[in-house]
Formats: sequence, structure tokens, C-alpha cells
Amino acid sequence: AHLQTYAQRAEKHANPAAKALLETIERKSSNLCVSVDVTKKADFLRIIDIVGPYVCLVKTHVDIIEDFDSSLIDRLKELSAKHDFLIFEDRKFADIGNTVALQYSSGVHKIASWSHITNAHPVPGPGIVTGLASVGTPLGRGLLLLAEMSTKGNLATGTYTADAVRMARAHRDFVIGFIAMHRMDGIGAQAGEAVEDEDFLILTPGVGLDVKGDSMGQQYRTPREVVLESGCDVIIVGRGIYGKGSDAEVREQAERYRREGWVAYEGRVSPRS
Ligand code: UP6
Repeated sequence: AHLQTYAQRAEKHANPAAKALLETIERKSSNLCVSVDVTKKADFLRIIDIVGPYVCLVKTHVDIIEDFDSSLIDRLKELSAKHDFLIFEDRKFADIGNTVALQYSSGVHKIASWSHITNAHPVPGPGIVTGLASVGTPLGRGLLLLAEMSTKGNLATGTYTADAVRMARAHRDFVIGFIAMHRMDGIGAQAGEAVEDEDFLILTPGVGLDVKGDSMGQQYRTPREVVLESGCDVIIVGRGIYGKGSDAEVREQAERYRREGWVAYEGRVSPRS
């Protein structure tokens, strides 16, 4: 699937969130997702208004915002319409199905009511997908499973990763892809199992052009390594963009990562040599 264009893949996708994301990527020539990990509502909204034109997706951690209220969600939705991007709350659900269904639908944040895409750790087993799907499917939402992580020493490797892919395969209407560092095509498939027509989106954090990591285990790769060499579909960039001081600099970095991500994609779907 990764040698097809985003537009070709959008046509075939049945899940509304996956289809909308692929169409947005194509329309804006952007496979960039900005992760806006700041703690004040005003900063959060200001950064999103700056980077909005350059992104297909805005990733949030709404539980870190100190002055969170429902007006923030109203503003976020307005910005999503103004700049034409989708919203991904990076909640990383990890509990039993009944609990995650409540966490997804209810509480202060009511994530399912505004976030097109969210994600979950596969560690509790398939019940986590059933629980989240009970809330998200009627709303046309999509789920990503964390099949791999970007951090040094993480445990999401080998058979854990393969089992995450199998779990996704069993729920293809709601699980639209993975947080992962590489493509997952065919991983964990049984002999003779037909998996050629599956098209999981790979969204990849740990992307940076200027530094190799941080002091807490984060590891960065370039958009070229992620999209061209590893076949991932969306680059997720946080501090590399919002961490750059002035508004002008934030805009410049968003433009830079959009361009780098898109050039890497073009190199993948239409190689010159
Ligand atoms: N994230 C990772 N690695 C993972 C999964 N998620 O970094 O394996 C998330 C973090 C953060 C963002 O929660 O919001 O992606 C990366 O931010 P950064 O670019 O500032 O490092």
C-alpha cells in the first residue's frame, strides 16, 4: 500500500476518519502532524493557528492543559475547520474495555465527541478495542494501536508488535493503523492468510531534524528515514516545531517539516531511478 498515493488509498478506505485523513494529506500536500504539548490554553490555540496551514493532523494531550474548559474544544474545532486538519487526541488508553469506553466518552474531556482519531496500547488484549469501538464506531472515529514506540528500551517489540498487528486485523473497521516506526504490512500473518488488501496507516513520532534525542529516552529520526526508508505515512513532530521560540520561527519549522515529509513521500511513490 505504501507505494500507492495517498489519494489512491483514500478511495479504498472504508473507515471515515482514515479516509478523511488521507484526503486531507493529499489536498494539503502535507503528511505532517504537529504535536502541541503545551500546558496553557492560549499557547495551545496560538500554536495551532500558526501551524494549521501546514498540517494534516493536530495531535493533542488535553490532560496536560491547566486551564482546560469546553471553550478550548470549541476553538479547536473552529481551527480544524479554518485550516482543514483532523484532530488526534494521543490518549494512549491502556485499561479494560469497560473503563476505556468510559474514559473515551465521558469525564472532563469527552474525547470521542471531538477527536477524529485516538490511540491505545494493545497490552490489555482485544477487549480494549471492543470497548473503544462501542463508543467510537457510531461516531465514525478511528483507532491507532501502539505497535512500537520511539523511546530507548521500550518493550513494544517482536511478538508484542506482531500480536498488535493481529489484533488490528481482527477489527479493521475501527483500527485504522498504528503508532509504529516502520510499515507493518504482513507482520504476524498466518501462512496463506490474505493480507495484501489491508492498508494500515503508520503514524510515527520521534521525528526531528536538528537533534538525535532528549534526556528522557526519546530518539529522533529524520522525515526521510521515517517516510522514505521505513515506509511510514505521517510524521509526528512536537518540540522540533512548537519548541522554537518566536511565532515566525514556529511557522518556519512547520513549513520545513511539511516540505521534508512531502519530498520523502514523493521519493517513495515515484522514485527517480
Ligand atoms: N509519542 C512519542 N513516542 C511514542 C509515542 N508517542 O514521542 O512512541 C508522543 C509523545 C509526544 C510526541 O507523547 O507527544 O509523540 C513527541 O514529541 P516530541 O517531538 O516533542 O519528542
